[in-house]
Amino acid sequence: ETAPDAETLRARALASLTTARDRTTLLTSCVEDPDLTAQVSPLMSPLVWDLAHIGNQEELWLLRTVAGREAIRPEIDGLYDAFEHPRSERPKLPLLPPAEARGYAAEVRGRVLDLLESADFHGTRLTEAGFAFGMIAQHEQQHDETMLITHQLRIGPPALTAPDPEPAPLSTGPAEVLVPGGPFIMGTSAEPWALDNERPAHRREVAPFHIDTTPVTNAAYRAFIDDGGYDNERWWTREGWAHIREHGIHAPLFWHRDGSGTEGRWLRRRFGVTEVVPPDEPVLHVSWYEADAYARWAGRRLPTEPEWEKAARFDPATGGSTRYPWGDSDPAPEHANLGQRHLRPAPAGSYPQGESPLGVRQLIGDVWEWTSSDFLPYPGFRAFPYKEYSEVFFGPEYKVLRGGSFAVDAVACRGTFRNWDYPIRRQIFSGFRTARSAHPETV
Ligand code: AVJ
Ligand code: FE
Repeated sequence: ETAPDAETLRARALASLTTARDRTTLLTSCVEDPDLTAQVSPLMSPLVWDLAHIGNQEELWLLRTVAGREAIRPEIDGLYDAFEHPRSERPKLPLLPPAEARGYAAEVRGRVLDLLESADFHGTRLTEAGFAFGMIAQHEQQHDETMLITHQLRIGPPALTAPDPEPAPLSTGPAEVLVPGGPFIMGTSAEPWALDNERPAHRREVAPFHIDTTPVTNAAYRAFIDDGGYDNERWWTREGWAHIREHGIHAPLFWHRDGSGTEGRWLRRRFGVTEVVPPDEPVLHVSWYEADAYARWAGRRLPTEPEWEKAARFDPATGGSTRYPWGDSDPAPEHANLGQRHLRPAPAGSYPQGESPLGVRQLIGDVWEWTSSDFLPYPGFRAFPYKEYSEVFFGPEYKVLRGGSFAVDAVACRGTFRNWDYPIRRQIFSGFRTARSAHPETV
């Protein structure tokens, strides 16, 4: 394989930045200004904070660090530093009002597009293969997912619409497949825009295990609820049980019963519309504690992070690892439900063209998948370009999620991509699939 030339890299950077900005513009113009400055939930920033923060990070990395320019508005840096002010406090800060935030982000972008015209894509690690442009496009898309979460939390009439996933014949294959034991290559040293926590590529031993061929559905999760899963301490970790008791949690976030009592249908609120919970869709908005309890109730467990990645990338024909379950080609609409094209996951068993060689579907897109693993560095990890992207989060407080959701853009999703969050979190677009260790006789 030959490395892409400068014009290809320039076009790729431009397309990724433009796609991200189109989405940001939609997410911040589909509601009136008061909804941009409002605090929808203490878990979230006002949308207008995300907007100016996107511009500020772009200015910091591309204009100031790569191009060595002076700050446009140095006095605002502190306001948009995610570590200086927790999300719950951001509505009270003297933030740029919506028109100014838009103007600032647009001014930065205009200068970045000028810079891109003459950028060269080698030299430092930051400019190599256009990494800094790719990092900033990924950063904006990550905030676009965050802003979509804010829209989902907002009470009020729908502001966003999108077509449902195209109906497709669903998988009729087995419910689980065996992933062979042995080493595989985890992480990457080759993917040019991979972030620091995905690096470097290294060998991992994995014992043989079985993994679900689709994410766990709402119908399957309903069976856990109907069996009294939320009332039976034996399925829960100590922390998980304490958490659901203290907060009165008895179903996924956004679910409620039709009418009073415990007999009605389950309904859910989704981007301002209430609908019957669709049985064949992957379950969404569950915490790590809920995913873990369901798996234990089902006689199974969550996959570890290496197991998840082996299921997603290992090609038994070559023994190597691919970029995606379907191979090395960039995600296309037939492979996966990505990019906010749809505002819901597709039914479990969709996307035959996204299937892995071992027959596992929907590893990429639809719902983020909780793994059992803590967020830890790979052997040989080096923080780049800043410790606050990954390194400060390593440790047992965070669990890893893999595979991306319908809300993630392709630029920020691949077989090696790692996300993380607290085990109590469920406003994120989180679901899961289950696994079990193989018995020796089935290997
Ligand atoms: C990787 C999704 C956990 O949103 O907190 C955005 C991504 N980092 N700005 C987050 C991120 C800095 C991050 N996650
Ligand atoms: Fe950020």
